[in-house]
Amino acid sequence: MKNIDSKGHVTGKSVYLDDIPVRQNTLHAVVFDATVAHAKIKSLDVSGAEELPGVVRIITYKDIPGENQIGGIIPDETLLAEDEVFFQGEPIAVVVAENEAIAREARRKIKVNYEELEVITNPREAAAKGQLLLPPRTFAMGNPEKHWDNCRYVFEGSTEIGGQEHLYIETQGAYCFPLENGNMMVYSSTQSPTAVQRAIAKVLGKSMHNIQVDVTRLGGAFGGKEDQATVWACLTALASYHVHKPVKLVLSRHDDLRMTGKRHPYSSDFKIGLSEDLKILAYDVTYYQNGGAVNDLSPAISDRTLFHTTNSYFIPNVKAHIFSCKTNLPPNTAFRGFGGPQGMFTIESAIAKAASELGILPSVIQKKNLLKENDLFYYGQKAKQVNITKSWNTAYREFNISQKQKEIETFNKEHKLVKKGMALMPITFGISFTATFLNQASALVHVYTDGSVGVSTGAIEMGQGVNTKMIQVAAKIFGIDTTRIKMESTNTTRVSNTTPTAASAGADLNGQALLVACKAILQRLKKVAADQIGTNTREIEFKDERVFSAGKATNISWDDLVAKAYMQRIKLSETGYYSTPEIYFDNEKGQGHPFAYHVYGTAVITTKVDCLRGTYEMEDVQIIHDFGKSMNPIIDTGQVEGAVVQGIGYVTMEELAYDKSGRLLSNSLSTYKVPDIYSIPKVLVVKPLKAAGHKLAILKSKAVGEPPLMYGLGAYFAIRNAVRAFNPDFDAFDAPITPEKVLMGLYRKKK
Ligand code: LUZ
Ligand code: MOS
Repeated sequence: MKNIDSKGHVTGKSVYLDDIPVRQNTLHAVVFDATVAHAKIKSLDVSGAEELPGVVRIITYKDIPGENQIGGIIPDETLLAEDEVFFQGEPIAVVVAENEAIAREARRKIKVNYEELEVITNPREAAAKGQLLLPPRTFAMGNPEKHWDNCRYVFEGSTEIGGQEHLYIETQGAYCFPLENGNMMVYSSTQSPTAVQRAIAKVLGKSMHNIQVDVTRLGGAFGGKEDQATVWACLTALASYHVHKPVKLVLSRHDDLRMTGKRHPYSSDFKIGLSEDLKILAYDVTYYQNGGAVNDLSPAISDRTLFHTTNSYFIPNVKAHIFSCKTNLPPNTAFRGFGGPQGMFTIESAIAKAASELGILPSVIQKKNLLKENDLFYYGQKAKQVNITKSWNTAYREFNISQKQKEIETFNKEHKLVKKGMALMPITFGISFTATFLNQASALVHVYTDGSVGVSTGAIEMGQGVNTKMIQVAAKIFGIDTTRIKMESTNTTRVSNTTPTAASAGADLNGQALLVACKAILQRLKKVAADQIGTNTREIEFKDERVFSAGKATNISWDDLVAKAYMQRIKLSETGYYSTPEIYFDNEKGQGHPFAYHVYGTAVITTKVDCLRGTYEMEDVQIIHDFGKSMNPIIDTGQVEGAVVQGIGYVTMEELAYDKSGRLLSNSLSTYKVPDIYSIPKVLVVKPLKAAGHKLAILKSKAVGEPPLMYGLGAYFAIRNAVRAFNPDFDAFDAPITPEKVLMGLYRKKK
């Protein structure tokens, strides 16, 4: 089945937040933000702005009727700054005007007097000064300290990995209008309608039932709208509350780039110990996570870094520490992978370091240490249905990797100024929210009297195709054509208490809830059919929009049966609820079974580096991916392709630059480079691993959103290998490995 949105998207008919027809008297808002990264606000003068014709109102924290607090996990985030600002881009005021142009002009007339304070942008500096967002955390199994002496080889090193801009095509925004009796309608480009509803209620001093949030679709999110859509929705609702009119706020690209947080940069130290036969016996790692000014989702992102510390490997002695560091940058936030990539980059760096010191290929160490069935992850979960060695071996066979390795060695001998490099990137990614309580979902199904079906779930469509998958689930259960099913918007009055569509779990959680609802209706309809035919319900099946009895088609169509059920006063609507079984986690001990299952796969990436210019090309990327039993190979393959390109961009060309004052220098698409059609790999092959699927995956079709992003990390190591073929002294682990860094790396000699 094709993505149901494909036609609307290519014809421009799909409706995004900014396309919602506005109501009469709609006003427009822009946000006035801090121009310094840390300062006391001595005075704020909005009079010049207020005097501009067309300006309706300027709103500051003093206008907040409820609480000036929107922290999602930890209440440490004001909606509007009070007397101190902590990052450049922090919202201080909202300008509401008759149109956006006037609002922008008025914004320029607001004056602030700052008393500047010390600015910290580096996480290690923050940690040294005790500036932490959270108490440091440690997960451990065994004890590396006791094992260094038993190791034949011990290596230490440090890694840097930068942040990443989400660059959703649709910028952040919201549209709100007051309803009768003090209620509020909210359209928001959010992955988390309930988080938006909860925060607006708190800010306005209302109850959640007063706030209705509705989402049709997002133009991409990638985690950037899991927590950080809330700010803009709250500001819009606050404005609408005061002016008693509809208010729209859509960030310009510049405002969005400047004001929103990114993926967390990490700075890390590792120590790895191996036996004579290259088994990793011990691993100790300390992460310095650059959290930005407030917590946002940093605690949960730290969790996922800890959970992915050993990537696809079994290591008997592991200790991982994480410092979530408070810096004067915009709060860093969820981004596809959610802390996983930073943990995985560090262990892959440790392995690459060991390999180069020992003069062997990293793949030799990787292969030796791949997880096996029933191995323990160091957080206590037993590895089950492990497909990592299988995907690794399949990749070797299907892609002739040994042969490829030889060809690269020959190529590098024959070419002086062009070098090739190859890297393997095995991935193991845990599926479930690490916060166990979030693993729940609800759905609402209506079967109308004409046999057509309307489905609401808590899932947010953001281009990933979750709505298409929901339709497939309902169509399969009812045995009707997919065109008979309509996906409704995601709306907090129809499906409440929604978990963010995140953690790759949107289709799994909402699909299971939908399955429960559909099956309940199905059971009632089977009874109606069985009674009419004079058989029992076990004989009844629904296929091809028809009732089958004992395997044979009857003359009762789906539509007839539904109409009949209605006349018999049979309930044709149902809610469904699902919570993932089996999972639990003890945060104190750092032990448990946090994930429903893992997704596995292996990528091989080859690259060619121009050793005069420092430029490089991705030659080919070949992947064996564990989809389970994919319910939609077109969508799922698209997810892998998109994710791997996004991952390659992350570790190669996407470089966020902040100056010492905390100002974002890479504040436009001319200074922040993302992969384009010219930089994607020449060859990109994604082959499914032959796999059984997992019983907790929706229709055995495994979660696919995030895991394949981490294949992209292989691009770093492929380039590193090519550079080392030219200059064996090159030894840095500093992503992104931009052409600039490659050029320096090619010619820098060890002192
Ligand atoms: N969001 C979240 C996530 O709240 N918890 C998670 O474990 C997670 N994982 C990936 C992406 N978003
Ligand atoms: Mo996400 S990083 O699954 O919002």
